[in-house]
Amino acid sequence: MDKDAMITYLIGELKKENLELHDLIVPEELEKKQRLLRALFNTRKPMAASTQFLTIQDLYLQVRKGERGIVQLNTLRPIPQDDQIYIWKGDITKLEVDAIVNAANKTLLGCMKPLHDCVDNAIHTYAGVQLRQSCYELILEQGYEEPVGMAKITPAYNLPSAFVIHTVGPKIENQPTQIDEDLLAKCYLSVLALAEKNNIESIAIPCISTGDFNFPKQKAATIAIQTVKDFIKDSTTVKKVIFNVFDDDNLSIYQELLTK
Ligand code: AR6
Repeated sequence: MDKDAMITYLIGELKKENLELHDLIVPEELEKKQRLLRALFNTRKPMAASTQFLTIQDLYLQVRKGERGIVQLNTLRPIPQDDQIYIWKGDITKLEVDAIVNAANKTLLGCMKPLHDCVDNAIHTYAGVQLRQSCYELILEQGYEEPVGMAKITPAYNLPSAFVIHTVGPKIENQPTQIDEDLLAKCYLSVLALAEKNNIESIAIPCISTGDFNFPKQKAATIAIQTVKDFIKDSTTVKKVIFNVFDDDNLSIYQELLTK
């Protein structure tokens, strides 16, 4: 089965399981079809999928992984000042490390806005539908939505990393209060504590809360760096932390704070 056939099959199955998609017109062009498939993955409710669906989805996502490229940790260099700390600009879903961190929302089900440009959307898209199902089961078991500042771990399914650690950052309306700052520090701390508990050595963390949740970037970076540095100096497990930036603003902020 080639990529086009896999996409066509997956779209067909997603249409079948949702009556509202019955009249959806599938474009001919491969690129457009691929975007439609991503949008359908994004909006699919948590539920089990057939073995055949998962087999073909996994094959498709492995093909996509190859096309998009994998970034291995041994190709990155730590900052000169600290051999446990890295700054890397790029898409976290390409990183092959023990764990990547997701900046989630309180449902923990992933971003359901089709093709949205947040890290949650990218992680759920390239992990596969199993990730939403796993998160759903964790929330069912917990019995309430995920509080800000806590963390949960799941497998990473089709991503190059082994695990995803999900945390919900504080959402800022105007300026962050002391409570917001403490909650952001708590996110990093909960993530690192859970990483340690799971024997994770290398972990990539995006700039939690600095996108849709509107936390000022400079302050967020200061909190992130302080919390990570304090934690790893006493940790015998977590050995490498990658500050994963995605835009030039955060890149210069982290470079300034960590290397100058
Ligand atoms: N890889 C690495 N970083 C990324 C990527 C990526 N692929 N995409 C975006 N970023 P955001 P938040 C950066 O909005 O502020 C979601 O809809 C982005 O540039 O992803 O915590 C959730 O479901 C920014 O620096 O997360 C929540 O509703 C950082 O990731 C809400 O957004 C965080 O931006 C959470 O908002």
